[in-house]
Amino acid sequence: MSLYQPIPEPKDELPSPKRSTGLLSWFSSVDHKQIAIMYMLLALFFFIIGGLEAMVIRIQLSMPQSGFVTPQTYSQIFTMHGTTMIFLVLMPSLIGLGTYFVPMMIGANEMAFPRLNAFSFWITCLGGFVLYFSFFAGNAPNAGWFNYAPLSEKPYTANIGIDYYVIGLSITGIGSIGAALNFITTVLTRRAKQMKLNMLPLFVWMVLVNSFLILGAFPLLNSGLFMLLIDRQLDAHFFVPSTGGSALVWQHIFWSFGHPEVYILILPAWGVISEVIPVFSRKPIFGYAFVAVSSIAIGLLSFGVWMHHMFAIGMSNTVNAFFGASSLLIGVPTGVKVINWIATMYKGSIRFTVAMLFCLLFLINFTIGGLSGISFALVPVDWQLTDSYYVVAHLHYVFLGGTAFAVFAGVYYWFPKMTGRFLSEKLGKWHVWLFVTGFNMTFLVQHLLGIFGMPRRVYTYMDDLPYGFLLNGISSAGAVLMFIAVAIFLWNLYISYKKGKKAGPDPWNAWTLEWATTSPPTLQNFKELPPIHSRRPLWDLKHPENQDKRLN
Ligand code: HEM
Ligand SMILES: [Cu+2]
Repeated sequence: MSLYQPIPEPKDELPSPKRSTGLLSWFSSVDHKQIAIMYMLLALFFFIIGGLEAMVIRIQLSMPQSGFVTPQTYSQIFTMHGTTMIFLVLMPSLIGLGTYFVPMMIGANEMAFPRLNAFSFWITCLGGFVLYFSFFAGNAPNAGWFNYAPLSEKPYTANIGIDYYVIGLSITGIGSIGAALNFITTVLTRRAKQMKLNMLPLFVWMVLVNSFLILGAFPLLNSGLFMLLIDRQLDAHFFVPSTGGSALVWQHIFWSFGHPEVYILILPAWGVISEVIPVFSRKPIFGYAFVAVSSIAIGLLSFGVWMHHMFAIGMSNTVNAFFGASSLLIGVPTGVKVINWIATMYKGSIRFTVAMLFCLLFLINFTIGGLSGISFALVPVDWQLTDSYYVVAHLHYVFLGGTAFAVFAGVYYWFPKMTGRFLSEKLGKWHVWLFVTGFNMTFLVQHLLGIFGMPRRVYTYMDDLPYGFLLNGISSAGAVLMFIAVAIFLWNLYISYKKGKKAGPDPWNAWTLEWATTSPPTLQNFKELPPIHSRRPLWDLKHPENQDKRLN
């Protein structure tokens, strides 16, 4: 009797591109792996653009009263930077990792809806290009990634940029909703027969919870965007106070999307961390059930805290207290998760690969970002620090030091599976150390700048800011280090793809199903699956004498 079992779907059901080689095979592809790689390349492309925009911002801010760019240009660059990094870098890179690995980790050949998958990708692409087309149409969006009304309304910003923001973002939003529906259906209907929900790899769990968050949050954003479009194009006045509308309604709609969005950007990152740390600590994750179930709680709570972005608008103390407390509450399960990861490493035999280094540095940066986040949940502290550089420091610790580090970890971990070759660990070490040094130089000092009174979203500052020149100089120098680190990363991707060390099917000795097939996988992913009785099917296969406890 063979240990292996047939895969769940019949092979001929797989939709495959009409041509299997050349550029056309990519454009016409409905294969989840090709689409995933295109998502990752899209994210990489915009990471370069968003990074160049960050450099412009940091050059402008490196000196007080600098005139490197005009205030008008600054507003556009800084708006496009934030919007790009969130919607065109982090979202597609996380959805890309999910599109590649969710089907493989559950032993499936494809996503549930392969054509919807292609649609979601191409429409995300289209949204990105609509946003950037604004530069050619005369004016890029310039009211910040949060696009606050009434600043974004016709009487205050008549230029076309805001309309591109509205249309571009609603299009990418439709792509994200399509991806979320597809993930939910895939996980619920395409799992290998023996894989029960409590055996899902944690990355799959997080993507699943995340997809429900997307279904809750993105329709809110799109509703707000359409209301704004109606205001601007049809002279309605949802958000125009002078004609009876309310600007605060925009803030409510935006942040009731915007706060869950920050969890949408961190949950899959937690998923990546929860896959990589155990493999390189050679120990199963500590507290699987807590890591999985607490994400549901965090996801639900994330819809109940949005007004912590609005403490400064003059709400009653009761409302402030409620939103302060609910924000603090989320910190608890999040903090326990950090303890889960540390406990997983405790007494493990750790391999300090680049992927693992990115995870360790994630833990440190993310904890710093979490702590500054907690300080904002304290209403009086928020009143002092809101709209200062302290916020810019906080959000970059979470987004860049958190999510982006996890994406890097995921890329180093899964590159061998996707391409059949390792990324160079030597170049990778340069990447990780230069990047983390530059990152902390850039953003750690911004906490101080904020406390000393440097405002956020403002194109320059006076030369009487305490230590303004010094601290901004350090911050800009750090940005240069990150720039070099990213250049090394790009070179690493290129050179390793061409002639990196060859990787076998399971080069890291990992346990989840994506490692049970060739690297790179064939179109069908698997010919056959190993038996699945626990969360670590490949461990059980390699250690028949010491198998994990059976869960089915
Ligand atoms: C994935 C990574 C990143 C994300 C998600 C991100 C996100 C954002 C967002 C949302 C803003 C708007 C802040 C606000 O509301 O005040 C912003 C501003 C800014 N970002 Fe980034 N960013 C990323 C990477 C970077 C990098 C690599 C740098 C390098 C220096 C950088 C430097 C800046 C600067 C200087 C500002 C301007 C802040 C201001 O003038 O108020 N960012 N970023
Ligand atoms: Cu929030």
